[in-house]
Parts: sequence; C-alpha cells; structure tokens
Amino acid sequence: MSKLIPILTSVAMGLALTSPAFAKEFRSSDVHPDDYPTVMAVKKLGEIIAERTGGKHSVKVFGQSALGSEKDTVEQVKLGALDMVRVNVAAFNNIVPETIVPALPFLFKSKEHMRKTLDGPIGDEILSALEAQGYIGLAFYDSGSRSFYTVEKPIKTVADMKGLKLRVQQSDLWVMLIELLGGNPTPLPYAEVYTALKTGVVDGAENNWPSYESSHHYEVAKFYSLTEHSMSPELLVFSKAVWDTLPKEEQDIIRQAAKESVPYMRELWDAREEQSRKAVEAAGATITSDVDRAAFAAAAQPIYEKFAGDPKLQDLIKRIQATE
Ligand code: GTR
Repeated sequence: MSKLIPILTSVAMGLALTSPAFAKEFRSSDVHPDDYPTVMAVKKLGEIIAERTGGKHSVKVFGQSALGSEKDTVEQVKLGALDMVRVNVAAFNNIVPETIVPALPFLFKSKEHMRKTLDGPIGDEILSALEAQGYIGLAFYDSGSRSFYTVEKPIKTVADMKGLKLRVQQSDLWVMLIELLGGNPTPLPYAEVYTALKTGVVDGAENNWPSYESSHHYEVAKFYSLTEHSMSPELLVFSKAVWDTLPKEEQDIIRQAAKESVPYMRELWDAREEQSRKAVEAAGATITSDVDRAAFAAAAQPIYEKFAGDPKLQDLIKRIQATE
C-alpha cells in the first residue's frame, strides 16, 4: 500500500500535466515587493492570460524572495517545480552565454537604445537561446542603469574602488567586472544584501534607483555614485518542462500576454525611477554625479574579450553597437 501511493500520485500528476483540460495557477517568483514594476507587470500578464483562456489559467506572483533566491528559483523552473520566474539576466549569465551580452558594462548608449535593441531581432535571439537549457524566454523588462552605493564614502574615480568589498549578483561576469575595477567582489543573493551592508560584510553594492530604494539599502549605504555602469535588463522566463504540456494556442496566449506586459512595465518603471530617486534624496542619501565614467568604461573594457570573446557573442555586440 505504502509503495502504491507514490506510484498512484505520480500517475495522477502525469495525467494532470499532459491533460489539455488541465487548468493551472502558474506560480511565478520575484525578489521584489508587491508594488515593484516587475511584480506588477507579471500580475498584469496573469490577468491577460486569465481573460484570454476564459479563466482557465492564471498567475500568482510570490515576491520578496519568498520562494528562494534568483539562483535557486531558476533551478526550480528548469525542473518544472516552479512555472515562471522574473529575474535579472545575471541569473542566467552562467547558464546561457547570450545573456551576458545585454549585461555588459557601458554597452547601451541610452534607455532608448536598450529598448530598441531588446524589442527587435537581437532581443528575440537572446530569448530563444534559453530554450536549449530548458527555459522559454518570454520577455525582457527594464532595469534602468545600475550604479554603485557605499557605506563610508562616495565613489568618484576608479581608484576609489580599490579594496572595496562590493556585493555582486551571483554571476561570474559580475565578479570579473568588480575585479577589473579594483574592488573585491562578494556574490550574494539579493535578500541578504541589506544585512551584509549593515554588518560590514560588504562596503557597498550596486543597483538601480528602485531597488536601492525598495530594498532600504539607502538607509545603510548612503552614498550613491552615478557610475551607471550597466543596464543589465530583467528577464521573464517560463519553464519548458511545463510549457511542453500546454497546447499551442495557450502557449501563444502566454507569449503574446508577455509582450503586452512590456509597455505597461515600462510606464511603471519610468515613474518609479523618478519616485525612488526623490525618495532616497529626501531620506538623506548623498548622490554623486561627478563621476569619471569614461575611466570606468576603459577599466571595464577587457571584459568584452575575456567574457564575450566567443564569435557568436562578438557578433551580437557588434550588431548592438551598430543599432541606432
Ligand atoms: C535588481 C533586479 C533583481 C536582482 C537584483 C540584485 O535590480 O531587479 O532581479 O537582480 O537587482 O541585484 O540581485
């Protein structure tokens, strides 16, 4: 009997997964709170899916790392234990080399350049590269520009980076970037950064305005220096293991809903960047805009060869640089 139960359960699960009538509340993970633009965009996508499947499917977003770090949830999605995840491309840098490209320092010339590139064939190419690793890349979302912030003193020059212990995302690309700039990289999950800053495990971190604000990192690391070194975008990904159990019409609905959630996300994003910047300023953060960005770009340059030397990646980079 005790042996039969797991067998029956897996048979039932198998039937449920392959049955076309199978209705599902897709679970999606995020590290951000409920009112953050990425979370709101995935909720919006869920509404569109519910509407177009006549209420059959929907999406529930679990925010604030409730289901685990980006690294862990990306693994769960591969196994099909989790249906969707919204992460930064950094979480895929070690898995899908193409995702390194949009994270490269000083690559995009502007927000418009980034949006145009990711909305076009180059963006689609990077999203499709995820499939061979067990993921369906649905869309890119904005993540603004990332800048360094520190506990003790502002960063103005590359020399100011020397010996600083800086938290980075769990990606080899990010580790190398900090090394090239002269700092000591400490890869950590996002949910652990606040405590790491507070207890002196790290001297600083880097992120965009909305993350700096919503994570409360500004309370402990008051010096925000506008290095704007990367526009590493966000990714919305679906589990291929789950995807393959869905009929084509439903896959199309999900893909289309994801695309439609992008302009909605961007509208929220633009407003939130403004709002977060004002909020941290009002709370006493010191913002340094007098930063030698050209020197940072020059110091970071070797990463293009060392990390993206592969001809396929070099070709993507060239095409991005040639995009007007
Ligand atoms: C945020 C991004 C998250 C996560 C976080 C981090 O900007 O939205 O997905 O990557 O940065 O630094 O870990």
